[in-house]
Amino acid sequence: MRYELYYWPSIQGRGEFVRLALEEAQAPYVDVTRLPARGRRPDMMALLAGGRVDRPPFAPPFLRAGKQIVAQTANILLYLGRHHGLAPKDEAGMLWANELQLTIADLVSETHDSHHPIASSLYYEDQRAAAKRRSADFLKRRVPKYLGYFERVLQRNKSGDGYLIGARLTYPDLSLFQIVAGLRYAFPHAMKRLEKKHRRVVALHDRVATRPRIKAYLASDRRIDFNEDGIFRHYPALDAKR
Ligand SMILES: N[C@@H](CCC(=O)N[C@@H](CS)C(=O)NCC(=O)O)C(=O)O
Repeated sequence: MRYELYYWPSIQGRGEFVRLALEEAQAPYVDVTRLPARGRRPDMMALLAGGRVDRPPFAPPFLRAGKQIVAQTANILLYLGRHHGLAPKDEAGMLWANELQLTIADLVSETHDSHHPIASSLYYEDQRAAAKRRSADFLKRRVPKYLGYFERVLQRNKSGDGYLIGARLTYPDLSLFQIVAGLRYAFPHAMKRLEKKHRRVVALHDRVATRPRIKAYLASDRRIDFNEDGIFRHYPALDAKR
């Protein structure tokens, strides 16, 4: 079976967490809206409009697996993790992986709100002052709280060899890699300081980056560059001072 990933074509966004899992699993997939010739973005809109499916997704990303459509990033990853050996098999472990992923989802939402604190429908330029206040708090309190939490999780996982769960890579590891990469892009000055206090998180990022399939993916044109339309945006005014 070939999966179909539906996501916006020009950003990493939340779709990237799914792409990383598909790439690590070497699962056959098409990134539907990025197909050059067919340009099937209207199909994504039709599926979102819901007329043709019984269980319509609310928002991208969503994954078509045969007849099934799975939406919500953490839910898609739970599905892929279980089918491709990227999740623990026992129930407690599976719930733990999901718990970590949902915490990452919260951090992703807060990252979005750091540049769009008032409304997603407004331009960043229309909410600059609020974004500045929100980002200052995000960098001072929220990012350290999240990274500190993942640092503790890594420390507590005695069998971990540097991974979040057990002795092997699972999908939240891939997502935490993306968090570090994204925060580095968006807030380079703040991250320079924060990384010193979160060595295990940074080591996990580095380790994931050198996994052969991830390394090949990152060097390929399937990996979209970070940009100022995605979740992780580099607006120098929002970063910490040098
Ligand atoms: N909780 C959902 C959020 C999905 C979401 O916000 N998708 C964005 C793109 S990253 C979108 O297009 N949202 C449209 C909307 O919320 O109206 C997830 O984690 O997948």
